Amino acid sequence: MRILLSIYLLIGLPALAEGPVTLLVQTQAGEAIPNAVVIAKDSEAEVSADSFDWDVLMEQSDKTFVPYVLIAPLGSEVSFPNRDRMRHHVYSFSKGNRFEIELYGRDETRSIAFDTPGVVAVGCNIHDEMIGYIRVVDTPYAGKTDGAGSMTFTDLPAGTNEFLVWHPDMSERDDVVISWNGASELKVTLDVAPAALAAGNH
Ligand SMILES: [Cu+2]
Repeated sequence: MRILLSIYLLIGLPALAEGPVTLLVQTQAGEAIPNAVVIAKDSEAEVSADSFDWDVLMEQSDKTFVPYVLIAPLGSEVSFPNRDRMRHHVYSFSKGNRFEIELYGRDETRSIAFDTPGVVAVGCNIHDEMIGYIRVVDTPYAGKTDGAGSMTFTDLPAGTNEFLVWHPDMSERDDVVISWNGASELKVTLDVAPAALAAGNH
């Protein structure tokens, strides 16, 4: 065993898959931040339509996009079912992922495939207050914090040492980069105003 360990140390091998690791995303005041997107950086694994265990859809329900933040695999079809009695006109002007779905009614759906990794800010032309976000990712190693601001990766590719963290209401312009040394828990602080959290926490 000792010999084996020495060999590992000598070659400096991170031979095994890594994790689990739990990221806890909070405001500077220590409040939980739900809906933060966490992405393990620099993975060569490819994402596919069934990489995630959630439905890749964004509903319109009660004049609200649900979920508020959706993680979608690059190139996969995201559906936009309308559950309201009223019609919606869903669109985005986000670079590389512009789209427009003209007025459509209750229990109809449309779908769009997104070709550019990054953020798609989604709005409705009729109801200005409706806003949602799709984060298009090119890796299966991505997830969203829960109501407690927590997100766990059960296993990660060997060599993973950085995470990207993003929330639509944070003041930072770009993803926050967090380095990781293999610890099982990682605290991340984002500058998100409590008012924004209250409004976006659905
Ligand atoms: Cu609408």
